[in-house]
Amino acid sequence: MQLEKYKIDEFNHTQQASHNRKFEFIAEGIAQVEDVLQKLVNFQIAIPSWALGTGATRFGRFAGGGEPRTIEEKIEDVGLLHALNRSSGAISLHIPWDIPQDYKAIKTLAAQHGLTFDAVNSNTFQDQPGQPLSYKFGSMQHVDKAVRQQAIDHNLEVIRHGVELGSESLTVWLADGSCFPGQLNFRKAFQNTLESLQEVYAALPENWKVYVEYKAFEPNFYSTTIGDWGQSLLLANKLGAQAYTLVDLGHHLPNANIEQIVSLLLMEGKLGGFHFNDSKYADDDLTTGSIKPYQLFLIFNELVEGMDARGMNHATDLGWMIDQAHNLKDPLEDLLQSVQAIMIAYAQALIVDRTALTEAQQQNDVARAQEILQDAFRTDVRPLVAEAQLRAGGAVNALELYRQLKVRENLIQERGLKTVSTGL
Ligand code: PSV
Ligand code: MN
Repeated sequence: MQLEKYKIDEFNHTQQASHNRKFEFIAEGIAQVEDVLQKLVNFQIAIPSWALGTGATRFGRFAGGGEPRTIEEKIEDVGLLHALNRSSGAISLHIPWDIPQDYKAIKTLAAQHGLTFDAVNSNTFQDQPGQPLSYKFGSMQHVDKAVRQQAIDHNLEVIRHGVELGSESLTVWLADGSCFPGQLNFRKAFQNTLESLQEVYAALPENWKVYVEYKAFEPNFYSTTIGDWGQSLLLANKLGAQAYTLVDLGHHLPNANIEQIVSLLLMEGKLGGFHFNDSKYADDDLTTGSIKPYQLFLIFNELVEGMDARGMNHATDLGWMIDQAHNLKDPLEDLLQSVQAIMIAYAQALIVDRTALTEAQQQNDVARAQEILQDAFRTDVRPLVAEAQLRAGGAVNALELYRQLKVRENLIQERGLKTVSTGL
């Protein structure tokens, strides 16, 4: 489906007067509003190729229709999102769920939609048809060197795909671990993982980063070899300057203080990227900001503070990605909501009065510090985000326009009701 620019303009025209009123009201109270707007315009969140279809739980999958059947259709879907919000200008591929064939054609298609290729992701947590050795007992940690080698070779292949597409980072998430006490020698599992990762690291192009993603549990339920940020950081430090930790918001034990983790990883120069989602219990993969928006804001507050302290570019110096499953909602609507939640949290973090907060902290003025943070969090910054997206050529309300234009109905007509997308 092609989304003509005039349709966005027409829609914006109908909303302009009401938007202007709201924007002018909030803009008045914000110092350096132009700077904030420019940061919002620059900020882009990568969309995972594996989350454009309906997700499943292990109890069933209820497909919604019109799902992208090919990598080209996935790029078109992300292109639609980006045309609407101008904040999702990148796609992150998972190999082998999405194996690019004709690199040139795919790159051209992506460029037509204004998209770049974000991190490429390897998959050694599933066995693929025809694969000689099984990952049932792990991949990079495996007791058998041949299995480890297979996992290493797969990662090298993923890097090759990424190089062709212009990606500049590899995300490695391993399901490796154990389900029962005694199953694993923890030290050997860690050492095998390190040595395997070292071989992958050695093959990284100079301008590339590798993100080591951690996860507390699932699919293994007794131990996970890269189970928390400590283990990930240990590996990243041992690997070298191109290795970083990746924080997936759903990968922590309940009540973990993710904002503190983020702050310290940034301080160490070892925070590489993010996978956004939200959760009530564990790795629920729900819409970002749908359950704990205050936590999302607090994380962004640390990101902005920590990145500024190191002189980092918010838009380009970390990898920003969504990693979600969409079991109930139309995946594209869910992704629009998620991107918006991220933009809102980022905008709120940008308007925190940092000078006042530092002063309050220095004076141990706890109540004042809380007021300063909550003042930003309770500000309705939606008109700010909308203004940035408008200026970038997007819609003043992407979700509303998506519905008005009947995008899903159009996709169902084009692709059919019973299409199935690769991915989760
Ligand atoms: C694992 O739960 C994870 O967060 C990793 O990032 C995977 O690559 C992704 O989800 C898809 O399964
Ligand atoms: Mn993830």
